[in-house]
Amino acid sequence: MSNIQLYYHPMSGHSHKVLTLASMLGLDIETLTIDLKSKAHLSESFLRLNPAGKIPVLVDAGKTITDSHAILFYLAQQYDQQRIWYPDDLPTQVEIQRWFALSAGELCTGPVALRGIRILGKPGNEEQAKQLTIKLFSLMSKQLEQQPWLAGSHATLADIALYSYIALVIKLEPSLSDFPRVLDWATRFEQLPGYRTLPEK
Ligand SMILES: N[C@@H](CCC(=O)N[C@@H](CS)C(=O)NCC(=O)O)C(=O)O
Repeated sequence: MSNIQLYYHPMSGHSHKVLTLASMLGLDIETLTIDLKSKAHLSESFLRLNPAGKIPVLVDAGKTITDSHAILFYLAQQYDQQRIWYPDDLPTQVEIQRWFALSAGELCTGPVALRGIRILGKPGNEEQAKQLTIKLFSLMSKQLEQQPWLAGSHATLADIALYSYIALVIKLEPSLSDFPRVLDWATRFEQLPGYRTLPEK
């Protein structure tokens, strides 16, 4: 039995980020499904784990970590002995933090919202979500013109944080093929050792 547990949902892109890093680090993680439809994330027992009522939540040796970015950071610091995913140099760390902020901001108002509206039937402004997605893709394209990965010369937590929802909306929105650098980045990401396939939709 694994010492590490992840409360998650198989359709959750935020959970997919964590499972991707765990797989790339070769970690054995026990997954526990939280059924969002039946509002298990708002149950008393789950709210004790995460008062924000959101997945993913990681529990490792009695420590509880909430929020996908905090979990990515924790796993990299704790288990990536080679310091590949969150390198020790300050300029790369600054870049990763910048992409974490975009992942918690523009990624959610753009691609996450677009997928929510189109696939999960959530309310929202579809055109606005599409335009915000295009804006994020433009920003990524500019960065990928300078370097192969979002925070430098090799893949880091920045790429893991962005990949899941970007790849999910690429399938939904044909106009995104106007961003060949982003498409190429997603394809290269899928070739990294330990890559974990996406949720179905
Ligand atoms: N900032 C959080 C966002 C997590 C999030 O929004 N999770 C969704 C599932 S993908 C959730 O739990 N939604 C339930 C709700 O908001 O009621 C993170 O990065 O972990």
